Amino acid sequence: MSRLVVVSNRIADPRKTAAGGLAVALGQALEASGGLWFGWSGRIAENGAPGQGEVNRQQAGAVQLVTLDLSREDHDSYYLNYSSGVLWPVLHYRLDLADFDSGGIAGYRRVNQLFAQKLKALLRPDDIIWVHDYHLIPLAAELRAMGCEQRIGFFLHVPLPPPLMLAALPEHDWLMRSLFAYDLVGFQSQTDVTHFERYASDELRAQWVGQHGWHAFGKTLQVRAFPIGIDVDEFQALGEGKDAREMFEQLRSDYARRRLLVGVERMDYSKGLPQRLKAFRTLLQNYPENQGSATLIQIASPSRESVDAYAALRAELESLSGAINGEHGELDWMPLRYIHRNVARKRLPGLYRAAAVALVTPLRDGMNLVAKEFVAAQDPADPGVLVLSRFAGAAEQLSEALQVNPYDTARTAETIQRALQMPLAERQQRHAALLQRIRAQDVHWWRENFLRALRDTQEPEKEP
Ligand code: ADQ
Repeated sequence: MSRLVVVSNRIADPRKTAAGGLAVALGQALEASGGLWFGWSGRIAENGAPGQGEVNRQQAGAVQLVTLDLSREDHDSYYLNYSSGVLWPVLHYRLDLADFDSGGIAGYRRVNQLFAQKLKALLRPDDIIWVHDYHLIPLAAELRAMGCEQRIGFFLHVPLPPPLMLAALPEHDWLMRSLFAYDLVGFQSQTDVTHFERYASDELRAQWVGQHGWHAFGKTLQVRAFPIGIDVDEFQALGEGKDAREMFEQLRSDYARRRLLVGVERMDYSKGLPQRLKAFRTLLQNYPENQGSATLIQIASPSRESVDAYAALRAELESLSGAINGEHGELDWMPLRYIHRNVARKRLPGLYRAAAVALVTPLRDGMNLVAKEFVAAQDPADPGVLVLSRFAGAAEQLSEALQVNPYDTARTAETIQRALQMPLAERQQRHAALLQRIRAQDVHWWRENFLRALRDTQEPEKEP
């Protein structure tokens, strides 16, 4: 069996609970092949020179974790300015928030070159390489330029917008062309695949060759959707743990005579938080029976706070939540518990299970794993209801959720009301269908499908 090499911006020790399902799933595949996981250490070498860095090695069971510290200049241009300040907003359809003048592109290329150079020194000829996410789009092109002929796959965790929106990126041609250095490119949803195909044919003049294949620049690339899942068993086992049970019991007793709604995310403008709070306010206004009862616990953990758009979002949410509690709060009840902190992963299943309704209403999301975790955490005999944005990648799979357009405040409020009033039999039916699907298409299914497709690609072709 070939050794698996995973490359991502950040890496996690797969043996730690806090690492989450993706790290566990990748960890298992890495473990089985004595693999290597390569990425940024999360540390900044304040005195480091741009384009340079030393690798750190650590052994986690059979898996080698190899990380690289980044110089301050590389970190700021590659990670803050370009990945977070340009690519993230454009890929989430937010051209208005992209800072095209930040000059981060040079650092983005430099760090991808640095990754390629350090990684190449560690590679074996029959390794199979799996690169993750938008930070590392040109990595395969850099590796190929250095002579690497291994099979290389790429998975984009975030959405791919339509061609004309991508075309707003000054370097879109270079970036999208560089995908052709991979053997396989995976997206979260069929919508993303369609956007890629339209871009490839209209902008790159690539030819469709059947069987998921696109031919351009002397190379055939396989392109398919691989919707990511969660590790349902791992998450349910977490729900059996002491921390999750205590969380559940505490909330159940605190809210015995009230209805609990929950939202959990990183604080990010893609997640539709202001729109959600407005819909919740409309719920309280339009359906007064919820006054004194419906309580939303909204967790929005700190994320990328040094990027301007995130600081503005934080201020907006603080002001909105103050307004909602001011307008609707009573001496013995506050409608909104807004928490700008992290919740320990081991408590999350208890929080989800105590909720009658989950609000997962991003404006755009590659997939959204919170939606799947919420379903996994429910008691099948008395399950909560998932209200899901049609703009999350997860909406393609989770058709039994109550789907909403988060920009439509009144209808979203109406759908939340429907969720709060849904009869038990309908809740059970919808939950059973959702649970079956997230179980069938879990994170192991996702990983195996991707790696099988990557192994099944043609032998890497030599550059003409
Ligand atoms: P994210 O944007 O981070 O991921 P998501 O998939 O919802 O979004 O969450 C990832 C994980 O973080 C989940 O396991 C969730 O429980 C956890 N998490 C989120 N907020 C938390 C909080 N406040 N406290 C504790 N845990 C929290 C990106 C893409 C998604 C895609 C994933 C995986 O943006 O669209 O689903 O990658 O591909």
